[in-house]
Amino acid sequence: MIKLYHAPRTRSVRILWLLEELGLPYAVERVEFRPPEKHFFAQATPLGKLPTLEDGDVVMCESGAIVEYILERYGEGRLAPPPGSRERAAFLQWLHFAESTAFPPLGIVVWLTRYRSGSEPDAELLEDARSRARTGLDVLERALDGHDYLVGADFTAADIMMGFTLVAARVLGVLDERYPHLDAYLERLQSRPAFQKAIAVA
Ligand SMILES: N[C@@H](CCC(=O)N[C@@H](CS)C(=O)NCC(=O)O)C(=O)O
Repeated sequence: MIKLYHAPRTRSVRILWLLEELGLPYAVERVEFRPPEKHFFAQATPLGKLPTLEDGDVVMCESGAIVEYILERYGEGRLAPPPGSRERAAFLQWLHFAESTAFPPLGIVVWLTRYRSGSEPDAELLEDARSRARTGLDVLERALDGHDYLVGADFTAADIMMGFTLVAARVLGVLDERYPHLDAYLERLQSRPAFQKAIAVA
């Protein structure tokens, strides 16, 4: 059975959310998040990161890759357009945009405000990271104008990847009233029963 190392409010929520959407059996190994003050890979999981997934002898710790693996192995065509299709290209683009483009400046905000101890964050650096994070949100805001989801008319796993990024953006004060389409989109995602179940795993 799939085993997921999980701590609330970390990227492991993405994987719980996906497992719930697909109705797959899984076991949760709950770990306490350790703020990586000096070094990353500080988590009490086999690969030092959250999420970490074990499935037989497969061990992974990159949320986008884990999402693709679970869909390929257990998805039975759900939550993703068919490989090679035009929609698949958009799906892959958004799935990776969520972690590789939209998240990094948010990660700098987290690092400056939550992980570094002992000194006040540099205000200029912090504002620069926030402003760079907004450039990613601007792209998304335009993409969601007139659309309920990122790819076609249906919810896909790309929305799961992006949903976590947007929750983080909101918590960090970057996603605000400047983004009405993103606001409505996030509401839509957060009202899904599978999302609710994922965040209830405390
Ligand atoms: N790109 C990776 C990032 C994983 C990551 O950095 N996870 C955070 C928690 S959300 C973590 O474990 N940070 C603490 C550490 O590196 O010790 C992913 O999408 O899974």
